[in-house]
Amino acid sequence: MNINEFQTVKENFKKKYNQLIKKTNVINRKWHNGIFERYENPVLTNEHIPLEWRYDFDFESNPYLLERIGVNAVFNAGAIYHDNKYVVVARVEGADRKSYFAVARSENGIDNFVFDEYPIRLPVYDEVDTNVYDMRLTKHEDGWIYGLFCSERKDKSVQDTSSAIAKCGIVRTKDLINWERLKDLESISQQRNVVLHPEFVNGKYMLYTRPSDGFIDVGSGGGIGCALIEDISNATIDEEIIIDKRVYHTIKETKNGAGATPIKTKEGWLHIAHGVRNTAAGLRYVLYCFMTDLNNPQKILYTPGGYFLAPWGSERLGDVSNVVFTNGAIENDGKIFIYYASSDTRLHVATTTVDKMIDYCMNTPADGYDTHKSVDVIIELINKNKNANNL
Ligand code: M1P
Repeated sequence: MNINEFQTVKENFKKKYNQLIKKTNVINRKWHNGIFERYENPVLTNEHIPLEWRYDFDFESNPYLLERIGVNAVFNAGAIYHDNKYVVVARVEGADRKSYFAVARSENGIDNFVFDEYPIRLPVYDEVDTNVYDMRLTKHEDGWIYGLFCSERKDKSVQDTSSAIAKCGIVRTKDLINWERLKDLESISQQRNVVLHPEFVNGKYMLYTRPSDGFIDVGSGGGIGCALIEDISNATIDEEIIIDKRVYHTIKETKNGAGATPIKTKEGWLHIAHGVRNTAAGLRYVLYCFMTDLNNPQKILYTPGGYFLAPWGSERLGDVSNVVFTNGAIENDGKIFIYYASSDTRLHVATTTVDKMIDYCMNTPADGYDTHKSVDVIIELINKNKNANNL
């Protein structure tokens, strides 16, 4: 390639990139259930990562214009409305399998997400993280924005190359640019999917936890827990109670985990979590909802049965197929933007409203835990429809 060809290829790369990040996203009309809308395009993929993070654009040092630093996937993102923008902190996974965090901002929450100039340079506290992922952002009433994430390190007590230990790392910021790292959460179990509740509860910080015996297998870990923390700078779980249990033959039989930071509504705290079951084809991850009491967030009020959002169409395929996962949602002016990733590969948005989600949570029949009860609620609905005036 001569310098002129180099210039032309570079310009073409930039043109294509700009077309991609400026593409308008529209509701996907092939999907309809009245509860939420899906969109035609993912909001972020590995191709949305700025070219300057991947290519060396110096003709002298990269005469073939090769991609120097590959990006494998952009997925599981924390989300927050900040300075009049919809902001996500995405999990970016490099070709080297290391994940890191990067901030992307959009005016409308559904398209035109633009990454900040640099990915987040995460401070280290005591021990270097081998990998980090799935940051949950919480604007806490103490005035800080917290980011809780999974920090993964090798389990040195085991003689193999894949045993790991998952801990909850904690950072905080005021501007989403400068991040202060706090001490990792102290817990007797491994912890992933830890979320900070936005308000103090009995004068303490409250965490949603997911205790696990192992890195993949939760073992005796019973489900989504709650723990009160005295000092967030030295966060230690003394007591953990399970508020949302795993249950046999449900969408959360194998494991579950808190997802987006709960959204406050007039009827309770809205939770969008993930549930996992095992199949002959591997684990299947879906999203489900529940609502907790405004004054006692450890008390579950409504549990709509089954899944809320499951992998659909091309979402089913990816690096870890048959997975949807959320760790971020934004409520703004009655509208809700749920950022969910499909198959550990790309990030999507689903939109709905607070009113619809309240209706969904309060009026969707709860799981009756056996096939007879599932049929009973269908028959009840058919009979109700028979007598409805509008049929
Ligand atoms: O691969 C699916 C998901 O697996 C993990 O979730 P959990 O801790 O519930 O098993 C996480 O690693 C998550 O990032 C990933 O999307």
